[in-house]
Order: sequence, then structure tokens, then C-alpha cells
Amino acid sequence: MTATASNETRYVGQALRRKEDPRMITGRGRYIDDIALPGMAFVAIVRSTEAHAKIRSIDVSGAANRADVVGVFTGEDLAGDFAAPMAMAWSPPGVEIKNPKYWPLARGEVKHVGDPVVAVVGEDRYSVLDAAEQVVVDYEPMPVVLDPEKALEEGSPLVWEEFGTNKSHQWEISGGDVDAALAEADVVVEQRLVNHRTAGGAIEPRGVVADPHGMKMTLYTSTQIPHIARFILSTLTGIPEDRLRVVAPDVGGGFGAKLQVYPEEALALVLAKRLKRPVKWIETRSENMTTSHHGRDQINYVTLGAKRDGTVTACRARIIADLGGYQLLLTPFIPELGFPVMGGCYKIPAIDLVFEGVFTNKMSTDAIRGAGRPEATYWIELTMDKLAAELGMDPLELRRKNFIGKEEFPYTTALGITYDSGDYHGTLDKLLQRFDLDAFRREQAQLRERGVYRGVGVSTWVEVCGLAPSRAVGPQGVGLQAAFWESSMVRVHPSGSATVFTGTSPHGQGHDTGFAQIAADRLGLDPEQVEVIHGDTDQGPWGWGTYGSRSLAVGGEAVARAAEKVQDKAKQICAALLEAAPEDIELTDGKFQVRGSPDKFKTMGEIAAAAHLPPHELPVHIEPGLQETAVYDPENFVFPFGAHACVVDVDAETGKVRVIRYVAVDDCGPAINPMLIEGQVHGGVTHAIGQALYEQVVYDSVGQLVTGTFVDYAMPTAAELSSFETDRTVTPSPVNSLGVKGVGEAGTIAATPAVTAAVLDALAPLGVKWVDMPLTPKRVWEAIQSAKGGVPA
Ligand code: MCN
Repeated sequence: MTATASNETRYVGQALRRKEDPRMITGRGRYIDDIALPGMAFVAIVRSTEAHAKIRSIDVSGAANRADVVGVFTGEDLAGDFAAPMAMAWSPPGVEIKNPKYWPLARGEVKHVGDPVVAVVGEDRYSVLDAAEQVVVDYEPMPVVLDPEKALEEGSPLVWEEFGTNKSHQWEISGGDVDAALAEADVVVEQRLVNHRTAGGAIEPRGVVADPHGMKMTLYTSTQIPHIARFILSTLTGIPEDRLRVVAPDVGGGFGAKLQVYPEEALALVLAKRLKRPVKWIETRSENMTTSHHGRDQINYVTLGAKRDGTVTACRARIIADLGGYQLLLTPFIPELGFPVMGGCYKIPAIDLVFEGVFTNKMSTDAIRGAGRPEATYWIELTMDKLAAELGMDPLELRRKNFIGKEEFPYTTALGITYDSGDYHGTLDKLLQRFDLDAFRREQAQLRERGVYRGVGVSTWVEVCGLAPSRAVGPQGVGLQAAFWESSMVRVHPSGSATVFTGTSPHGQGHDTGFAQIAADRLGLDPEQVEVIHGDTDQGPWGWGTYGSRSLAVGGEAVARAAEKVQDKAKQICAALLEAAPEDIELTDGKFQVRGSPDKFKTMGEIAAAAHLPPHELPVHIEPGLQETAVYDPENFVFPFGAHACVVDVDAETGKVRVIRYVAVDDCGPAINPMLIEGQVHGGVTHAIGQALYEQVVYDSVGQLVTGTFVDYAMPTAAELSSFETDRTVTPSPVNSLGVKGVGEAGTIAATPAVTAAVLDALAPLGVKWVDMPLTPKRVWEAIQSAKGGVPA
């Protein structure tokens, strides 16, 4: 930040409509499949039909002999085209992570249904699918293991025989003496929680177009991380980075599943290089469900210890994470990403965490919205509820007793993580202002007399996001080793309008609008005069992309800093034009004016004209032009938080759960755009209600995917949901100058425990103590029957 920057808030804080929407909703978006290039060929992938098998032989003749087929390629055919196997990017100090070689096309063995085996390239996008069906792969099936706990047992079938175990790694972290604290605790509760496998389910599936032209190759790909993709794909394919341009055009949602570098991206590059023509591959919906990475899939064993008065003294968790068949980019790291907030909003003096990553014959897991933090919040919140029940204490009173107080921030947890700022009582107070719990309890009691089972669940959540400050991670940190700064370049054109380049890569979050608001205030412009460019490695400086609710707290701060540098220079130019001292120029009402003389001012348009066509008054030390770059590496993560309440009705006859009210109070610091925040919370909560009640990736006993379409994988629609009530408190973060924290994952992190707790509350009179998600009618009905002593759960 520059010393002289003055930051008006003419536009920051306004609920402006999204600039990008008119284009999107009038069919003017440009997604991967909208790209058509002359001479473009189409790729279809033959995928494994077996969950685990040796490839005995592959007969490609049926496809290769077709007139409309350009080429058919097996893993062996392309062995010389790849300089390295697919990348995995986590190597914590002192921990060995087993990382089997993962090639874009299988070589010799397949590890899950959908594993890519053969690439068929044809002239026509539809007939190439027919050609792929003519490839005959002879598999020798091998034993399959699908359950991560069984996979850890002695004698289990091995996904990777070469390792002699299915355990990929074990990572541990602790602070305080948990054994002693548990031994001295008055009350100890234990719970096993299953956080099942889910999919990203973006509207636009993945897709790539690789376009070789001259000395260069352009890869259009539906990704959240164009710059990272270029770097990694360059190492995989040997195409030098400067010759490889990666473009993320409009991206129709990612939800974490496009925070990945996938085999198809590498394949498209080598095929285009070999064939010397553009190639396109578009994922079908069932391919998307089968081979875009999945998320969650953890089993958590949690123990909490407390004094009789409710003071929590110890927390221990064993986290068993199902990684699937291969390590993708962040596969082994994602469960651990939740660890900084595994103590929740609470002052827990002793915490002990053990993470075990396990290979199974399923698609790999990796980041799905929230990535490790929804799982952490799910288990800490529900185990707190269980502890409250054990103590005979109100669950909210238990929370309040253990909350980190507002005045205690920055607060360093037992695990050495420093929470930046917070007001946990504040969000809970506001929630209870909007949601009259006493009135609800009265209504609930009356309804129960009529056989209506209504329940409420409350989740008080905290998140770690703003990934990731290099100072807070790495060797001295706690092994996360993921340090990502962010960049921005701000260019004011001679006419006074501006272009902002950001290294983030939105795919639905609204950066075009929010970042324009930040820049507009600092440049004395209207957001309509500010264009935001992202997602193209040939434009603007390097950036790390969009995930981990980092874009505003890291990328938005970089935009602010670059714009403030421009503002600084604009003030110098203005001072020269008005014959005033630069320190006397202030930005007021969008005008650069001399302090105390409001009629002596210049607009950004006038200043920009002078910057590009320098008049003689400009001192020589001021370089022509008006463009600045900033790179921002934060000092710490940011820790948004909130309190959510969910009300459900459960039909005790059928087990069907209906969400009838949802109230979310969140705190992500000062709003850049409250409408964007609200949209993110709505989407996030929907995502979590989907997981809690409906969505699950299911494999059958031999590893065939059962949920390959949106008919079987039940995503909620508006018809299943209630309206959401949202509210906010504002606790600025001291970490960045905007005071902002992330909100893109907030709802997803907060809501699964609230929904589950609501169902358990509703069913308490029936004696139901636990139901694992997804809380489908069948599961809920079985839990009711089991509590009645009838049908087993
Ligand atoms: N914002 C704001 N004021 C604040 C905080 C945030 O106005 N105080 C705005 C930001 O300007 C931005 C939006 O809220 O427009 C989200 O910002 P941030 O929390 O920084 O999150 P990211 O932009 O980094 O988004 C990532 C996050 C993740 S990790 C997933 S997954 C996700 C998500 O956001 N996937 C999404 N939201 C999604 N929304 C859509 N439509 N589609 C997806 O795939």
C-alpha cells in the first residue's frame, strides 16, 4: 500500500448487479465447447470398465480402420510423448507420501472404473464416440478394495502391490497433552462420523481445446487454475512455458473439481502436437461423474474431553481419508487442509490429530468446495452437540462457554495457528435475534403432540482461507507447504478507462464486478469503466487461480495495491498540472482535487491523457503511461466465521426430511459487494444441504459407479429448498488493508452439521441418536426403526 493512498468507498460496499451477467444470461458466454477452430479434430476416451485389472491386450483395429478416424493411441503409443507423470504437489517435511506413477493413459493396469485407456481422434465429434466403442480392451480382473477401513486391514487386496500397503501416508499434528487431559476429564464422548463421497457437479463439464499454431500452443481449458496448469503441463509435455498459453474462457462452475490438472489436458496437448492440428475433448456428464475428481470421503473418529462445567479440555481425532486410486494434484493434502480449524471456535488446550490417507479402487478425491474444512466443521460441531447432551447442557451454552472471546484475538490455538479476528458471540447473538429459539421450542413441543417431528440444528463455524501466506506455511509452519501470493496489474488507458488484470480465475464468483468496485474507488472511476481480465496466461502477470476462498483476500488486495500505486502516480501528475504539491492532492467524489480547493481538480480522464501525452509541465522524473503491478503475499490466513440455524421437518413414517427454514449469519469482514456475498452463501448452503440430504457418489461392491448421472446423483433444485435468510456481522481482518475474509466456501463449511443436528433434534423423542449423511428417507427411516428396536440400521 502506498503512503498517500486515499480510499473512498463510493462503490465498495454497494450491492451492484454483476457486470458479467447480461452476457451470461443472454447466451453470449464463451465456454470451451463454443470454441470451433479450422481443421479441429475430436477426441474420445476409451475408459476402463473394470475397477482393478491388468490390461492383457488392446485391439484398436476396429476404430483405426475407420475412414473418419485420424488416430488411435494407447498408453504405450504415447509413452515417449510425456516428460513426466501427472503431478502431485504436496510433500510435507518428514512424511513419506506414496505417489504411484499416474500416466494420462493407463500403462498395463487400471485402478478404477473410468481410468483413461485409449484416446481415439476423429473428424466428427459424434462418430468418434462410435469409433471408441470399437476398441476392444481385454482385462484380467484383479481383486478390488473399496472401503478405506477394510483397505487398512492386514491381507486386504492391494491397489498398488509395489507399496505392500494401501496406506499412502500418515500425517500427525498435536499440541498440549491430550492423554493427560482425557485422563483427567470429567466427561469423555466419542463419535464415529462418516463424511461421504460427493461430486463437484458443475453445470459445464470439463473440456479442452489444444491449438498448435506456429511455434506456439494454446490450450483452452475449463479450469480454476490457468497459470498453475501451464506450469505443470509444460513440465508434463515438455512444451516450454513461454510457448504454451493457457486460457480459461468462461467457466461454468468448478466447485473445486476444476482445481486440478487432468490427464485429458496433457493428452490434448500431445495429440495436437503429434497431429499438428487443433483437437477438442468435451467431457460427457457421465464421464464427469466418473472421472472428475470427487471430494470428502472421510471416516472420522473423534473424542472430546470436558470438565463437568462444560469446559472442553481435549480433542482427539483420527481421520481416515479415502484417496481413490491415484494421487492427483492435492489428493493427499485435502483432508489435512481442515486441521487449522479442527478445534472450531473453541479454546481447546490440547488437540491431537492423526490423518491416514488410503488408496482404494475408486476415482481420486481432491478439493471439492470447502476441501477438508466442511469435514472438520461437521465433526467438531456434532461432537460438541453430543458432549452437550452428555453434560445435560444446552448446546449453545456449551459453545458460548468455550468460544474464543472477541478480545482474545489474535488467538493462537493449541496447534500453533493464529486466528486473525473474530466475534463468535456476536454472530450467535445476531442469529438468535433473527431466530427466536424459545418460541421455536414452544412450537416444537406443540407440534410433537400432533406427531410432527420438527428440529433445529445450530452450527457455529470458523474457516481458514485466503490461501496461502508463505510466511505462515512451509517448513517453519505446520507442514502445509502451500504458499500462494497473488498479482494484479492495473492499466489506465489514455481516455481514462481502466483494465485490471488479476491472477485469480473466477468461475461464477463475480470478480469482474467486485474487483472493478475495488479499483474504481481507488482510481476515481465508475466500475463500468473498469474491465477485469483473468484466465489467460498471456495477459497480465502470473497468478495462482481461484480456490480456498482466496481471491478477494489475496487477489482483491493485490488489485487494491496496484490501483493505489496508480492513484499515487495520478496524484503526482495532477499536482504537476495544477501546480500543487502531490501530498495536497486528494481523491474526493471521484476527482483528484487540491485539498481545501474543491474547484481545483482533474478527473482521471484528464490525468490519463496527460500521462500518455505528457505536456511540458510534467516533471521528467514521471514516466509516461499509467500502469502499475502489485504482488501481494499475505502475512496470515484469514478466518471467517458465523452461526447458522437449520429447521427441518422429518416425516417419521417415510423418513423424508424437509428443510423448512435456514438462517445464516456470517462474518467475512467488510463487504465489497453484499449481493455477491449473499449469492455465495446461498450457493454454499445449497451445496451442503445437497451433501447432508441427497448427494452421494456410490460404487457397488465391485467398484462400478452407480451414480453416473444426475438421475442417480441427486442434486437439490430450488424445489427441494426453502428460502434462505442471510445476515452478517462485520469484524475486519487485520491481515489485509481491505479487512476482508473469504466467503466462497462459508455456507458449505457451515451447513452440514446444522442440517444433521436439526434431524437428530427432530428425532430425539423417538430415541434416534445418530444417522450418517446423506440423510435420505431410507437411512432416516431405518434409524427410526432401529431406535424403536425394530428393523436394524
Ligand atoms: N466478497 C465480497 N466481500 C467480502 C468477501 C467476498 O464481496 N467481504 C465476494 C468476492 O469479491 C467474490 C466472492 O465474494 O466475488 C467470493 O470471494 P472469495 O471468498 O474470495 O472466494 P473466491 O472468489 O476465491 O472463490 C472460491 C470459492 C470456492 S473455493 C469454490 S469451490 C466456489 C466458490 O468460491 N466455487 C464456485 N463459489 C462458487 N460460485 C460459483 N458460482 N461457482 C463455483 O464453482
